[in-house]
Amino acid sequence: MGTIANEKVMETIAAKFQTEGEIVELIPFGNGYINDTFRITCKLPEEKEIRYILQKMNNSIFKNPSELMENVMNVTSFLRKKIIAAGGDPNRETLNVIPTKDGKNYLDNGEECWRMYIFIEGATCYDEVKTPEDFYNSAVSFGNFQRLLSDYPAETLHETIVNFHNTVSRFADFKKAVEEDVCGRAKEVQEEINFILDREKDAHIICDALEEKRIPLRVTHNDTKLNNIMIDDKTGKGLCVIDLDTVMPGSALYDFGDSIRFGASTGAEDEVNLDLVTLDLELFDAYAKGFLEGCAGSLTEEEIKLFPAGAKVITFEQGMRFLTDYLQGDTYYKTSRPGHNLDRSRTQLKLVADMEKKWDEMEKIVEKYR
Ligand code: ADP
Ligand code: GN1
Ligand code: MG
Repeated sequence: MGTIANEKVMETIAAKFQTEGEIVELIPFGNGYINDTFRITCKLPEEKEIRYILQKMNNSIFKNPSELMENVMNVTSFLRKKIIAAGGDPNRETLNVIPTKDGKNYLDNGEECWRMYIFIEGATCYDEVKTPEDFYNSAVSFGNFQRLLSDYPAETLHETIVNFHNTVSRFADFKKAVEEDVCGRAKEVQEEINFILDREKDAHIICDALEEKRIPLRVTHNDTKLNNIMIDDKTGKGLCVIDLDTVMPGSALYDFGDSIRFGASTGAEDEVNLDLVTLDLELFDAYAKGFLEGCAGSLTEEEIKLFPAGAKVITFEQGMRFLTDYLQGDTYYKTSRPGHNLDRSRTQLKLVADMEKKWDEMEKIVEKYR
């Protein structure tokens, strides 16, 4: 077995699932901020191997693992049927849950909840965009994902995190965190706080459009950052959309915006040199083009017109979320250094400022595709 701290415990957990073969390696895997992810390798006869993903679900964030897994099971079996009908490979193009030995879709050992997926071979999650083409390909896949779920019965989905992209309620949470200031950190970040407070009206743009039914409620992924899509190593095309914990009714603008704030930035999400963080218009263009192609005519004129607003609002929201977590003592996102959430928040706010400067160009790009 590979070396990890609580190897014996992990082995016991993995043994509760319907894996094939003998476990020979178990290592921490991926760069997600929410769940604890491991890759398991099992030995099969004739020197063959099979791999799995084992994940400890974050149950302080996702309070109802049973409902969450019901969503995952229903969405993946829905996608599976469509992938098969289109002649695709359902074991690589969607997540596949491996049940426990007693036939459940996740393991609840009283303290923690764990789930297992088939490991998608021959594909990689990128943490940064290397070429506009990669980003375009990810956009086609996220658009495609949205289109495939366009006839999914939205009312049957559980809301795994209530008000997840309700930017107005995120703004209220942020203001409360500033007022409470439980860690005494607000005084060091007054500039960032004021930047956010000055933009309260932006928090309303998507919420109001949804409420006034100017744009439709759809089944959306809600966490479309680049490392939530697996890119096929051979073809370079988007293969499988993963991290389905937040698939819920939402707006297409959430999915568009979240991809832009992460992938169309010239810097990493936690870059400390803000001079390196700007909106790359070429990448914005590539994503808008790919996303629209993937959605294949299913978006309304109004949604497309609001693409720049979607990008800005979700970036603004993410800046608030990171700063809220910083003010509350870094309890939500995984961090790996002091001030990590503050650094992340600053990149988002820098991007918002840059989008404001580049607003006309963003609108012109979108205009080309309407
Ligand atoms: P988090 O919610 O913490 O972001 P994810 O579900 O996105 O968790 O998983 C974290 C990482 O694990 C992904 O970015 C990806 O690299 C890897 N991963 C997750 N599921 C699979 C899978 N089925 N096959 C291969 N890698 C996976
Ligand atoms: C989290 O799970 P992960 O790392 O893909 C977060 C997203 C944020 C993102 C910021 C459930 O995504 O909403 O946009 O971090 N997921 C949840 O990088 O809060
Ligand atoms: Mg993820």
